[in-house]
Amino acid sequence: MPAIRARGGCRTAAALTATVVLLLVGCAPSGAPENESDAPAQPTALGEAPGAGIQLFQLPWTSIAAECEQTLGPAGFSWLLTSPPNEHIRGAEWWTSYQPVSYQLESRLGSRAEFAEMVQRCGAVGVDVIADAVINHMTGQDLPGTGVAGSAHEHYSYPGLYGPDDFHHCGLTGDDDIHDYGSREQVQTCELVNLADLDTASAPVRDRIGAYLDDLLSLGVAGFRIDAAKHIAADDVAAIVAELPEGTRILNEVIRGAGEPIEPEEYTESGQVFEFSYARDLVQPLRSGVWTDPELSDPRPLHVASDDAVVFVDNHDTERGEAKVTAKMAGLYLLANVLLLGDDYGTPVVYSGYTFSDRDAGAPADAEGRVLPAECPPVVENGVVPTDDGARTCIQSWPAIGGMLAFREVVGDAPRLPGIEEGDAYAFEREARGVVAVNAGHAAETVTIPTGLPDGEYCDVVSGGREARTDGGCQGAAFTVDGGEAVFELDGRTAAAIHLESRR
Ligand code: AAO
Repeated sequence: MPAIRARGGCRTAAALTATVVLLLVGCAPSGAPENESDAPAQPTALGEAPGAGIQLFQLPWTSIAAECEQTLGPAGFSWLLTSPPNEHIRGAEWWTSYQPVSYQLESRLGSRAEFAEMVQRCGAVGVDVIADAVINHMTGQDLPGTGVAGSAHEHYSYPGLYGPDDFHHCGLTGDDDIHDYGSREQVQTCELVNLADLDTASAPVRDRIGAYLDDLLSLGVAGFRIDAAKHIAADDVAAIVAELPEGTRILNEVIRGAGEPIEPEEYTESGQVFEFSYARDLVQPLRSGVWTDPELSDPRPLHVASDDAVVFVDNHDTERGEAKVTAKMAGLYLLANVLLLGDDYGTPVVYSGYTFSDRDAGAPADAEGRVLPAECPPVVENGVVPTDDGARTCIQSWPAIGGMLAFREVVGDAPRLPGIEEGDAYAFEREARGVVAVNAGHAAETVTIPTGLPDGEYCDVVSGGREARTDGGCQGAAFTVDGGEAVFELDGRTAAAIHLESRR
């Protein structure tokens, strides 16, 4: 548990950022009456923060339903992202889910009835379901086979659904695969890792995709992650989305690639996009201990506008690839998630998967290949992740996650102010509503931040969770804001957050 306490008095601002904070929050400069900062600051935030989501990677529908009732609803998540729900190729690897065979809702994660029940039960506790929609392609199999629900398939033949004319045959590369992400034509008409690429400009193909999405909507899903959206022309995505009911949520997966011609900005017409720049920027200081504020403009450079962005620490691809901070580094991962949820940019999505040592390994399954149900305990100590292969990471059960979701509800859309760096530690304020502090180093560090929060004693929501404040005191750490200034004394690799309503 981090040791945190506050010292009285505003410190002299040595850095420009500190000066700006002092001016913005009205911390009394030297010589000004001390009691000015005793008056509660008037919170400026009126709007709500975008509701946070969670990606439950390869978790069966029955388990998700239970997870909604036990943890996700009470913690304050407003939506979740499933793995693809439709029939796919057979096999033990997780990525079989990304090779559709038919649009029947039968998969290794559960049946149609189980999916429908999950949507209802999650909805009943205020958690919307977003389904991962694999609509860019079908399988990458060169040999005929049958899917998990028994449907026959060949590379370009899916009886009753698609035939050879429904696919692109790009003719631009020797094997019709994408070799150059610098070529828009290759990326959008050739095959991504040999996956038969649907011709999404064709009316019959669009109709079949639309029917699949409508079927999911009829079961109550709130929207879709569009898998591999970069590989579908933005106009085609827009045309498919235009046929869906107004208000259907769309989250486009368009990885921002340096120097690539296809940019996430093209896809904001049809919905939000996952902003990969955010994840890359977020973890740099955690690894280096060198903190600078992100550009606090909207849009941030190399980012889509905040309203268009879905932001994350990692996802199922990046934890197996480019992500530098994942659940394998549990301490830093906690800090990364606190920063993600404490920020004023984008719609955050927390990631919950399972431990693996083999990149391809699927979640534990029964003899028929069905993924085994898995339950997370309601509470797991912050930063603790199991190390045995196949065990669920369960970070949604960390008190810090529920605590930071409560923080978001209280700070609403209050802007993030320039932060203060002190050694490996860093803190920033959500104007007059809350403060977040992290220490990325191994040694204890103290960071002092002037704050517009009223003086008083506060309960830390990272160690204390959503219900950090108890009748008699605090569940976790507590500290005092005094003279308009808080001092966070943080142990190595710990974080803290306080907000207006965690005041005792
Ligand atoms: C499997 C086998 C293959 C086999 C295939 C067919 O692994 O060997 O050929 O079956 O039988 C998942 C798995 C794949 C699996 C596939 C199908 O990851 O291993 O293939 O299911 O079962 C691109 C796409 C992006 C895609 C990503 C994986 O643009 O959409 O590749 N993600 C989604 C899913 C993913 C899924 C699929 C799509 C397919 O999330 O789980 O695949 O449905 C650059 C480009 C990116 C590109 C990456 C690929 O990224 O910009 O667009 O993503 O390269 O390597 C830096 C750079 C950035 C670069 C990044 C790479 O950050 O700045 O530009 O590094 O990490």
